[in-house]
Amino acid sequence: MPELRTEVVECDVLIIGGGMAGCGAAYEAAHWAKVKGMRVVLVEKAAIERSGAVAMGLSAINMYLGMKWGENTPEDFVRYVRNETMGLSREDLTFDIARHVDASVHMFEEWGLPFFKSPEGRYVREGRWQIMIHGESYKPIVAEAAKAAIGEANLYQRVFVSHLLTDADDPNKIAGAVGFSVRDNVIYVFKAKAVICSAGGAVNVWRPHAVGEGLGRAWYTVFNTGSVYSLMIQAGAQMTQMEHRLVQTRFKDGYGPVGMYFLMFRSKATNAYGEEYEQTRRHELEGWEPYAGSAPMPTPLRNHLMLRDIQEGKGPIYMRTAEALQKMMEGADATRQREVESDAWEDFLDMTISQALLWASNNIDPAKTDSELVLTEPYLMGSHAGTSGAWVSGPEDVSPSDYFWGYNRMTTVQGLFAAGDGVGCAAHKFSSGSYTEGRLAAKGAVNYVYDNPGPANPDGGRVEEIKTALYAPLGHYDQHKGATTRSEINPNYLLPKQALLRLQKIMDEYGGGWGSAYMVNRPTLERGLEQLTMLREDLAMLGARDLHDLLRCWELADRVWCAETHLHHLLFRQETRWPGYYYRGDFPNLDDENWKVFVNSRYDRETGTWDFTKAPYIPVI
Ligand code: SFD
Ligand code: AMP
Repeated sequence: MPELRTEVVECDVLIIGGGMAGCGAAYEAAHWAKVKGMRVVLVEKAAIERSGAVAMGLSAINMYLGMKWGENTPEDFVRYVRNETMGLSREDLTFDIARHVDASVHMFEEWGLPFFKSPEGRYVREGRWQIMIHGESYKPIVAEAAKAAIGEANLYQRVFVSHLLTDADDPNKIAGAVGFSVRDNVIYVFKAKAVICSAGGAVNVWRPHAVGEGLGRAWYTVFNTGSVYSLMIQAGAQMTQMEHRLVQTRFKDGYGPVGMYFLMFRSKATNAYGEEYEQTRRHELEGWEPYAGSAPMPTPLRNHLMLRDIQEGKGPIYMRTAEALQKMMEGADATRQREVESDAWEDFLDMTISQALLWASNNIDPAKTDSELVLTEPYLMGSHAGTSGAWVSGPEDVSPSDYFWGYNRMTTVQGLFAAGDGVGCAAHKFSSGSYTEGRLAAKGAVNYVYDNPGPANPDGGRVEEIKTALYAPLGHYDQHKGATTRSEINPNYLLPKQALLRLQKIMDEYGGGWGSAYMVNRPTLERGLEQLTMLREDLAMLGARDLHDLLRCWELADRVWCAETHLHHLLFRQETRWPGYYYRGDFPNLDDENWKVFVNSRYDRETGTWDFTKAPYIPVI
């Protein structure tokens, strides 16, 4: 076993995860902290220049209102999101992001992010809310501003945060976090008066389409392993909508996003026989009125109609890129034709390079050959068309009393804030909205520290307990490695990848993955929970050959927390509100009368029990 060093870092505000929300939080917190003489620290498991969902870049900013051009109002956006989420959205949170998001986007432009612009200087729109960018370097640009704001000395990179710390005398008050370096044998104990949790959504909890050589390819970043949820769940924060998940329509195998093709190129999706399922099957959505009737059709309902076609043997489903691109090129001069072709490829080269590589390696010219579409494995997230996350306080001037308890974006644990994928019931914020929400959370956190200046006082016993647990997989491997000649085969331990495959199988079969056509019922969910309990027992047998494996072990632990919480939530909500995301076979219909409410849960670490409540949906607009 390597010799371990412990480093204690003291600060006022600790930001966990330097993705879009984390960078927004750092930029904003640094500004206010300077005025108030506070220290802001950001801890990231990778390197913020290329970490998180935007690491590869993006080709669109999906949330921009264009208020200075009179294009949309925050109220319009709230109505859009309300419909997209089938009626269940925290409108105070969405409104709050909407009124501030444009300012964040304007800063990105000032910092050098290139936008598609019209001759009169307007951003070129892909859709009503989406604008186009040349976004390969989106993340480095945003990260540079964050780094400059807080200073290199306050940035801890290559440190994986595994646990939050609560106060020695008050278990419902935050006191910091613990993490370990993925490069050196150092454990970090962060003592902080306020913590902002912005560590991204959960990917690879379910079996993806490609296994074996393709394992690792997914739509959302595979490095988002659900830490944002697991950290807060274990700290006793109230979580919300953890039954919700995001299933995406994506280009097959490369997982290329479809927004640009649907909205900008006006490409059609049809079944193998050329029928447009959104039209031919629209009548099948009667049960999901009034949400079904509005434009655009909510994401889960579009998925649902596609799935119905597949189940009736009308697949494969195709994105008709050829027809759409040829229409755009018709009558255009050579320069314009080249531009269309370039945009068609740049969409993926900016954001999902694997899709462009797949086309190139298969000799596909999208202007000549159509591409297959599939429905992905589910993701848990709160920033795209997903609404899982923490139950947080909203802004004082907008939130009804049920939604407000002192500081914007503070969870039900004192001093613990969330942003981006970590905040529930506030979907469709995407990259720009997540960044903006990070800024809002930072302002709330700084205010909280200003009002509560006492030193952070973490429970020392708990710190020692965590430190011992953190390196246990390395010790376990060391103890047993001599029993066999190949490290992957050993009766005494289980490597993190082996346990991950087991989790994905359980979730695919019992937790409504693509392999079970997103179907669950009480018996499958209970069986899934039983299997997860046994998997959890075996996590004590995890072996780590090196620090990389150790990281994978703790990422897996996060995913198991997400899986367990998700199944409990699925059991609690007795209806099918989001067909196309998942189906409760035993409650196949929408039930607004009983279930137009948020489902909230709280895990009690002392007793190992879950508490579930319904929280009211209160329209704000
Ligand atoms: O086309 C720890 N997204 C899109 N947003 C847009 O605005 N436009 C698009 O075009 C979008 N599309 C898209 C998008 C994402 C991806 C992967 C693709 C395409 C291929 C969504 C946004 O990117 C997303 O909403 C935001 O990035 C969410 O922000 P945030 O901050 O909640 O998550 P993050 O950026 O992934 O950052 C998380 C960070 O936490 C780190 N981390 N650090 C320390 N300890 C731990 N335990 C940690 N666990 C995680 C991560 O490394 C990361 O830095 S399209 O499909 O719609
Ligand atoms: P995607 O590429 O699927 O992640 O979508 C990018 C953006 O376009 C998101 O804001 C989606 O909600 C939106 N979008 C994608 N497809 C459609 C569609 N068929 N109709 C309306 N909006 C869409």
